[in-house]
Amino acid sequence: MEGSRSITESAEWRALAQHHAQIGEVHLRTLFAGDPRRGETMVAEAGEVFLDYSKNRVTGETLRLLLALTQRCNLRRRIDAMFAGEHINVTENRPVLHVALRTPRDRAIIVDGEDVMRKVHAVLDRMKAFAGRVRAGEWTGHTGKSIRNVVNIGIGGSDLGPAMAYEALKDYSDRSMTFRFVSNVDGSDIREATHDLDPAATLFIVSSKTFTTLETLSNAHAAREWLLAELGDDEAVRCHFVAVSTNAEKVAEFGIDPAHMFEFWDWVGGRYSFSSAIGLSLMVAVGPERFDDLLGGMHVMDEHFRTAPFERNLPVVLALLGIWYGNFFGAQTQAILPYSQYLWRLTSYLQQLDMESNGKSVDLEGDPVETATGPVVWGQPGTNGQHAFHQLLHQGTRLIPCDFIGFCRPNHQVGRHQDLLMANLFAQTEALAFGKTPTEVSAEGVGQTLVAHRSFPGNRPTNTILAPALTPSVLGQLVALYEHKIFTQAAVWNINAFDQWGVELGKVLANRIIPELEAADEPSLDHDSSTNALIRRYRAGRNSE
Ligand code: G6Q
Repeated sequence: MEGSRSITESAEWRALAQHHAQIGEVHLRTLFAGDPRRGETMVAEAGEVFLDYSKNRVTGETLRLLLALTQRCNLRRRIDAMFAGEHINVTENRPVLHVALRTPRDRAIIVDGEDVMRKVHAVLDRMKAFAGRVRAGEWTGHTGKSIRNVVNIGIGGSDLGPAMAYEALKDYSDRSMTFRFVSNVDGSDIREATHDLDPAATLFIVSSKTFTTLETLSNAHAAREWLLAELGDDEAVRCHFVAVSTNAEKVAEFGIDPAHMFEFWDWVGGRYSFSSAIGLSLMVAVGPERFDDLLGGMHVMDEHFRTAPFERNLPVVLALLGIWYGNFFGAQTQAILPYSQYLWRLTSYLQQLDMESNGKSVDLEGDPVETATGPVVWGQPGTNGQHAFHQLLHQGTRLIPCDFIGFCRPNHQVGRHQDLLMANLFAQTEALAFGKTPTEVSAEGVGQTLVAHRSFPGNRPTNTILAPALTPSVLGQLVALYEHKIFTQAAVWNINAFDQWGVELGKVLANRIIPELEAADEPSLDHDSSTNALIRRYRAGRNSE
């Protein structure tokens, strides 16, 4: 792919560096004073998502210079290549087509000569029929009891999406059913997820693209043992296990009926997969119609990303602002702060999406990158974070750009809570931007020794993302917004957002260590002295009681 191999040597990049030298320290107070309409003009909208980016350390000129990067890296052409099913995941020689998963039935997307939309909708139809039967109590277990508990077993991309979305949309879920998500190979995860469930009414959805993942298969085997300990008969697996995978052979090997497998394809990356059959547990929880609404919301954002001019394109604007701070101010991290308890797992989800996609240090050609790539993504829901880490956001020495996410209408009628919640969101962005000067602090009668402690420098950048309410469609819009933000940043940096070779080494080394931990006799070890000593200490500690 043509691109921005030498983006940092480009005239566009140099112009930004020069511009940063000129305006980098200009205070948001000055920028707002100089343009009283800034808060009304530095906004953009897509679907139901409204973005206020006025509290960023940018001028109109900054945005013009940042937008020039999209030309430089051929962003338009790269977007078209993704939507057309070109093999843009070059290191795995695959298309990247999660956008097809939420494309309406009547459109065709031809990949390597085949219309993938027929396959996508055939699986969606099967998922809907299945979810409908489970929700209606028509899917019965081995003893004839209706299934009332659903446990998704998966990890990473096969867990975080449905787990996050289930929490986000709990208010829309069938409250008479129980949903659990097991991921960790720490046995306490499966134990806690199952200890109070009735096996006869429990269904396991084993979600694994490869169906070879250590954690998922270990947990699936543990689940089978738990089930059979109660129900006795191997035949029980048939109606208590279904699979979501690309690997029919391995699914059959585990003992799950291939007729109970929901398929997806290698052109769906793990962390981009929750709009595929990986969302099956979520569909059972919220019902097929709401799952369709979620897909509809994603499609709205996909179309916005594909067609909106870049200066009004939400994913592009967010991406460029991230590049401005990460590459020109040296910001290392990005905080995501949803003011919604339902979104308590959103940051973990986005952490994987962003850090596994853009945590790369070589470009598409395999050459070392010459500038920082993806940020450390972190955060927690407000207002909890305010009583914990916001101190550092306000008065610490680091620059941390923050995305605040809020909703106009709550899903509840509890007291004054919604206005209190949103007042805090608005107050945080105001305080971070404008701070409080020593003069203002002194004017309040604060003693001289405390003035420095009680002053706030301000000039800390934030985006505010507002939507009418946390509906399935809005959740879909938000997820797709961040997916495409990450895509845009990868395009500018000329890196592959869709592979994850960095997770392999640890897996290989763990497979070497497993027999050393399990060996009955003291194994001979030839790791480094630290790893050798730790393994010996662990073995000794485990065996002493
Ligand atoms: C995501 C990653 C990773 C993957 C898990 C689970 O992009 O590739 O998080 O989703 O390792 O893999 P399986 O679905 O194959 O079990």
